[in-house]
Amino acid sequence: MYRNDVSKGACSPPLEAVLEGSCPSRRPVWFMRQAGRYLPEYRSLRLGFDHFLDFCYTPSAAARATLQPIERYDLDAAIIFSDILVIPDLYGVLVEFKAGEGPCLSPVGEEEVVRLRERKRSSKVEAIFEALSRVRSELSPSLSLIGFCGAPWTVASYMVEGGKSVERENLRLLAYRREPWLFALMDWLVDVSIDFLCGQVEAGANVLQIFDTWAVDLSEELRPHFCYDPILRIVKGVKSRFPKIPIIGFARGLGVAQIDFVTHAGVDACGVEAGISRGWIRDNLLDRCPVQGNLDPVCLMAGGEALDGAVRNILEAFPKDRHIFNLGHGIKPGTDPEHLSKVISLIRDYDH
Ligand code: 1CP
Repeated sequence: MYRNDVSKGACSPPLEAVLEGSCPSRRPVWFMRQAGRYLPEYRSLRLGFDHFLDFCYTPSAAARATLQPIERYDLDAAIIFSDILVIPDLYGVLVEFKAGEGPCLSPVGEEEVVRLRERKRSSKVEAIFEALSRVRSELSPSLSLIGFCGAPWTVASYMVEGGKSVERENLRLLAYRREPWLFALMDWLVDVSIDFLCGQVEAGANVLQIFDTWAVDLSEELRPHFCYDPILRIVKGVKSRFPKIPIIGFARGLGVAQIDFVTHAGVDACGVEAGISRGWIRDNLLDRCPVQGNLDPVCLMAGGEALDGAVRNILEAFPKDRHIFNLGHGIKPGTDPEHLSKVISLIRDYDH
């Protein structure tokens, strides 16, 4: 297996340079969901599999899907093709992806949480690590490979609600009632996420990202317990084994509470959604950590002058040593792949 050397020399790839606090050779850019349904080559690769998770557990396919956007675009990072819901699946929770419906899980309650602790992780995880090793060995040394997991709150939302839900009301009720088994579920997710992320670093990941897509649900009273603290525990757990691995926290929708997030969650950088004003980010976040974002995925879809203008505004707002160009959330499936080429060429022209 590929052994990852996380102690880099003077000349780190651009994404890692920004995360280390040094000046990158160019402004790093990658896109959340850069591998996926908007790409025709992904859709044809996907046709070979009935089930999405079988695709994720097939190293050759997952490695191919990871590299497709790298072959098409001048990006600075690849993100391993996988999903945040492999964690419940690896521990025996039924996870299905139904076309048009999104993920569907057997809901987890008080009794299941006790049983989860007794379960061993499936050896299927090795397929994900194998895909990471393959990608790392094929990827240019000037590009970073990103490993990831979902944050406990977001993964718990799918486990408790049994899949996608409109407002994640059941989960939030449990949170307000301080239900002990919800804390037990969060603790379990912290532990298994640490193991999973460390395995990804050993297999070749150079950077990690924790996706807290549903942090947007959390009120001020809930955020410390269900967003900052579990992510901090994951960061500490990973860094106790890999002190130098950079970790990006994407807590979507926190708005002005991104300050509290970067202060309390221990992450090296934060992802910022499209709704936060750039002036506010510059005045409040940039001196604390580098930021990643914040182009609106719908603007990327729209293209044309709206897109050109938004990209220029982002480039003007943030210096290249404190900014990772990305979206405020993932690429939408109907996006024209040419729009990404346009964004990347605007970034490259601006930096010269
Ligand atoms: O058949 C298919 O092609 C299924 C579509 C799909 C894809 C392409 C799913 C199902 N997951 C993925 C890949 C994926 N998911 C990646 C790797 C690709 C890349 O980024 O380039 C990553 C990082 C994720 C992460 C993920 N999965 C998140 C967090 C990021 C985000 O977008 O908010 C979440 C919430 C999921 C759950 C999930 N998996 C799939 C879907 C359709 C969903 C969202 C369901 C919902 O809206 O609640």
